[in-house]
Amino acid sequence: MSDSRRLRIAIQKSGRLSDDSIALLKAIGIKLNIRDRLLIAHSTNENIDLLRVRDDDIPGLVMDGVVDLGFIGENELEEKMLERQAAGKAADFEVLRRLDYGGCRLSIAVPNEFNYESVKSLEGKKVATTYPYLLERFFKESGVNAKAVMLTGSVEVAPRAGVADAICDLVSTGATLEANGLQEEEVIFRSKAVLIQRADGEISDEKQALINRLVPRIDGVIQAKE
Ligand code: PRT
Ligand code: ZN
Repeated sequence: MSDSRRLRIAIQKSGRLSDDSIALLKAIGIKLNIRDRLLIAHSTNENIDLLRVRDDDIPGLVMDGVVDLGFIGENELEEKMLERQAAGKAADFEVLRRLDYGGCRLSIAVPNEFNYESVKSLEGKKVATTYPYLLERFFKESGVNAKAVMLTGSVEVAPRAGVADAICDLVSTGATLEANGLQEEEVIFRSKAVLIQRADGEISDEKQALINRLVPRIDGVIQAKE
């Protein structure tokens, strides 16, 4: 078993948030010994262990109290929160800080030849996405009867493949949409990376003191970059 006195932080193992999250931890003075293949990395100067996992798992690990902190995109966090609420599971967490990386938007895009006028143009349509709960919430709020079709990858090719009429996917530069003949029409969620903490009241005073020492350093690093 791992040492329960050590603060556990979940970060994405390999992906768009990994490098920035590790750089931030290093910038606030945490020395890390990361070996590529390993799930766990230990800090050599603080009572901290990193759990390196897929980003999809991070909200649940925090909400279930398996880890104390997590670095995660708000898009993934909000989606998993809605999914857990729908399943009647606890979905508590606290956002400690909104960070200065991982910026993107979740948008609905349609093929260039689609005659899009407003949200109502989606009535009766199928929209492929990896974020069905965020998309269904948008449909509900917009009063549109449309269907979210879940795809975990290659969302941008769904219309061409005849799987859906439109897509709802993350966008940063817009190059992927353009390369696939898609036009961005509705931004349904704006996201950045955030640092979250478990909110089940189970954190020891020692760990909380460590967190309280780390968070102002994060503010310092972000401010220094502005
Ligand atoms: O393996 P694992 O499950 O951990 O990784 P993943 O493949 O699910 O996630 P990853 O690493 O792609 O993204 C992690 C997080 O980075 C996302 O949840 C967002 O919070 C954030 N992020 C920021 C992005 C983007 N920008 C982004 N552009 N995530 C994905 N994209 C993809 C998008 O899905 C599309 O395929 O990039 C493409 C669009 O980019 P542009 O620049 O062409 O518009
Ligand atoms: Zn993922």
